[in-house]
Amino acid sequence: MRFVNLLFIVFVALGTSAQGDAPDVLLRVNLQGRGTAPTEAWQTAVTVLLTESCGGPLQYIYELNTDSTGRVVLKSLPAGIYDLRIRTRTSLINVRHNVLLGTQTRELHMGTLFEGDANHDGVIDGADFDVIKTHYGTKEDEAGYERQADLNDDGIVNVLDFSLLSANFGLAGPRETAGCPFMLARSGTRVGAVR
Ligand SMILES: [Ca+2]
Ligand SMILES: [Ca+2]
Repeated sequence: MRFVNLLFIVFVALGTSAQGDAPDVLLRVNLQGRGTAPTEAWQTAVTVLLTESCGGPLQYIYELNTDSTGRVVLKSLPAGIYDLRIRTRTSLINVRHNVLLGTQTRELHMGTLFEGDANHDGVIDGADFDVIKTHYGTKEDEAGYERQADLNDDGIVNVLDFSLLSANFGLAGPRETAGCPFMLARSGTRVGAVR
């Protein structure tokens, strides 16, 4: 199913996307700062973006929640070859290029999502540090709390979030998960390009 002039469809669902007869596509990620799966702490919001392969235009966006093992399920996905991207609210993007989806049930591991990109600019650096510093010590439902500063999504901005940022400081995305060399780089030395 592909509509002329309609470049993307937004599926909004909790846990799974729209129902249909197409084979399921199961995506699995590893999450940081949330203990060992399976655990409720691994149930978190992720965004999945599918573009045409080789850097083509955006086709679909899914807003989903992972289950307690870090898995999401895409349903009713038209068959095609896609570039597949996934991120949490505060992680770098992981990407796999040229993936055939929608023809059979598949499970793809999308790797570890590296936390710390609080401002969504593709790099974990001092600007993200400032976001956490500004909201440090705040709790969910209290004045001053900011979800973008709560890297492990546990309802409080504290040393655990700073630890995640520190561990990943300088990393840049998107990060290749298979098929291509890693585009992992330290800040200021990013290699490759988003395709
Ligand atoms: Ca950033
Ligand atoms: Ca936290």
